Amino acid sequence: MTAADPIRDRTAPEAEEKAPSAVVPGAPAPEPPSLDEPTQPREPAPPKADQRPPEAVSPTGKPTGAPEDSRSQAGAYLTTAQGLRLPDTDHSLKAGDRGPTLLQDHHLREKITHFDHERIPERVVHARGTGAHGVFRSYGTATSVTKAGFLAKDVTTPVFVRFSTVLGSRGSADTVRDTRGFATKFYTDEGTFDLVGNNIPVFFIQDAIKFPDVIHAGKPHPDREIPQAQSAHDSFWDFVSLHTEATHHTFWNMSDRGIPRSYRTMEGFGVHTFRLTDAAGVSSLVKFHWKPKLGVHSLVWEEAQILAGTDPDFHRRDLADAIEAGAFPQWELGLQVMPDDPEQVYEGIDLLDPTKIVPEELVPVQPVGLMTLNANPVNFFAETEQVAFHLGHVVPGIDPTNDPLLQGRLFSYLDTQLTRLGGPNFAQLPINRPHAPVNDMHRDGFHQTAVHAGVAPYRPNSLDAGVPFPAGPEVDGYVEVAEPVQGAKARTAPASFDDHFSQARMFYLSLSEVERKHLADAFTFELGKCYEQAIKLRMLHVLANVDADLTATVAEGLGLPAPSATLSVPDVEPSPALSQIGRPWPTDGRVIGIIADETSNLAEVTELQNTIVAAGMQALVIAPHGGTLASGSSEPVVVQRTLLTTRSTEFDAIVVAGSPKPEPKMYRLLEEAFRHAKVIGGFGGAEDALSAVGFPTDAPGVVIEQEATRMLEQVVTLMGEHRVWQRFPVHVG
Ligand code: HDE
Repeated sequence: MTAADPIRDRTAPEAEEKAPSAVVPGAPAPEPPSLDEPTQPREPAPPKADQRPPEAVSPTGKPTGAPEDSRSQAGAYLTTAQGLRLPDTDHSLKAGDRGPTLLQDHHLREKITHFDHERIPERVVHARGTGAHGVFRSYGTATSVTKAGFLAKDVTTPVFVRFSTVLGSRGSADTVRDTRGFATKFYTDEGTFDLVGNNIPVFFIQDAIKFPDVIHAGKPHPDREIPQAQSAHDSFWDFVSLHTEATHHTFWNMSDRGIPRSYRTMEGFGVHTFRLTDAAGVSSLVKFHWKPKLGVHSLVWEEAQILAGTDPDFHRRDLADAIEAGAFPQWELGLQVMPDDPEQVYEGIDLLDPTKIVPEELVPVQPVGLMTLNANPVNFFAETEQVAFHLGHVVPGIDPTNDPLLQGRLFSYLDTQLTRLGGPNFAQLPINRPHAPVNDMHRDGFHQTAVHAGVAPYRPNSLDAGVPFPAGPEVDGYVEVAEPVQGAKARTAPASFDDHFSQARMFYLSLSEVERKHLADAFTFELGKCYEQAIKLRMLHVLANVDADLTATVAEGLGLPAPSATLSVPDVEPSPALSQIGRPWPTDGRVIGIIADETSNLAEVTELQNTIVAAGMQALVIAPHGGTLASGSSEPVVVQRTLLTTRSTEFDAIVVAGSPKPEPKMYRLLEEAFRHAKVIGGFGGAEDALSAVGFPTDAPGVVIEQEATRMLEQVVTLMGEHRVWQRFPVHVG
């Protein structure tokens, strides 16, 4: 690793800058394979340029100075796990050609045994996910509220982030309607800090003891084990309609937030209120926010459904491709800071209730640092699957609060890793190793990879010269905030936790018209998938306590009567910050498809592709066949997608180069993109191809120019709005 190499050195300041764009990300091998099977022995190839393994620190947190690839396989020759070279791995050891296999075949037994044990239990929730390495650089603006070292000015900290869905199994589709996990591991000098959040700022339940209930209700039905990775079924709606504290979260899930366009375009939230303490010991209550530089964008429901079939790995691929192409995704970490008073209620909002937000209009989000994801993992299992987050991974200056949901999580995350990662030493897995020295007196256990010296893993001792010594605050020891605690033991909740509808209404009223329509459609779809009329009706009663118009729309779609509210519908102010629509955003990493064939002006296609890539986006040429397009004296154009291998859902905009020969699949591509309110462009006589599809070429967001550059300028401006919102039947503005 050299400091001059920003991709290799994840913590170098330059690593935040963009790497040169590759035109087509996603090639699986670091070197192009030869046509014939290679026969010349050689060392394994290095990882791809966009990939980095975890930092080379020892199991107990010391920098080792070992090369970063020291944990991957080495040597040119096939060996056993013990390093014995092997001449053959295709035939088991048999008594003669046709004889039975011999028990003495140690290679067969080792190979098959290891294979038999390759799987570990998937996460009980958030099983489906993907990860990336990056760096967090602090602005220093948080030092007024916390002494956390990684939030001091200009400190850079390596991070690993894992994004996930909640309900689906490990192999489920990425684009299902669900909450998304957004978990960040900061490898700080003071120990590891994990911020284990979601893309939705509130949760279904107010108390951790109900977590098994909500998850059992959301997971597939236990009898037939369907449906996979979705909430559109009876048991989910049975639970949330009886358990109305879920209403606010359900509204977020049914909104466009439940189907993000990309992990790169999601906000992240710590959900709970945390307590920060400054160097003088003054504490504040805070909410953590991640704000994506690319803005918050979502899919439309039909796109999400198509993608679940055509590209179940859509979000995983999108993140890896963007990083590989050098369009490094970035988020600003922000804080909402509230006073730490004994009530822990701010402007009537109970800060210990995780079903409530504090509107940004009331308490603005103050940016405190920037996170850049700049490297893909080298090995999914070793890194993304084995990473272990835990809310108890805190650093001095950050404390939990008494939010009863947070309190239970403090127990659950350590507990779950014991089964999932096979014992108590999971902190020694390379991805989980702290970057701070570890002297914890823990010993032995399954998979112990540290070699502990000394004879006295206890305190006090004299045999190991008293080591390790307690660390007071003067040497950055973690001292809990001395919050007074009192009260009679009881299984109860404060009365303020009884308000289940006011913020659901605030969220609904804050959405634009088109977003409300999407939300109503989502409720109608999900409840329409339930079999039990009673559950649909019961849920309509819940909606009636939030908004009468919404209830009427959903009831009509279900063919049921719309009930009236049973409570007085709360009078609330909208929070405009909750709407995703109405602002332009950068287009970095967005994907433009260029439809071309041999009749297109290929020199212009190449120039357009280069201009798009130079502007930080991806440009993929779509043609009727694979290989290259060639005509006349122009350089051949490499085809990245054929009309058969792609679908409109891969692209944020589609442009047509000239007038390619009409084909049904080309129509489908354009018609679908148009229906999903994507920008459509055409140049060099594209109007014929476009009008043949059946939509008006003067429709909003359809840009036709003779000249490609003029067209591209307008296409990119429109893409900044994410979609051509006017094309939806109900639209803003
Ligand atoms: Fe989790 N959650 N959770 N959760 N959670 C897990 O930990 C749990 C909750 C979140 O990418 C598990 O390692 C309880 C809220 C994320 O590896 C488990 C409760 C929020 C991830 C667990 C909650 C989250 C998890 C499963 C109720 C948002 C994925 C595997 C009190 C603030 C982390 C694992 C990753 C994972 C328990 C509620 C976020 C079982 C008991 C609220 C992002 O420990």
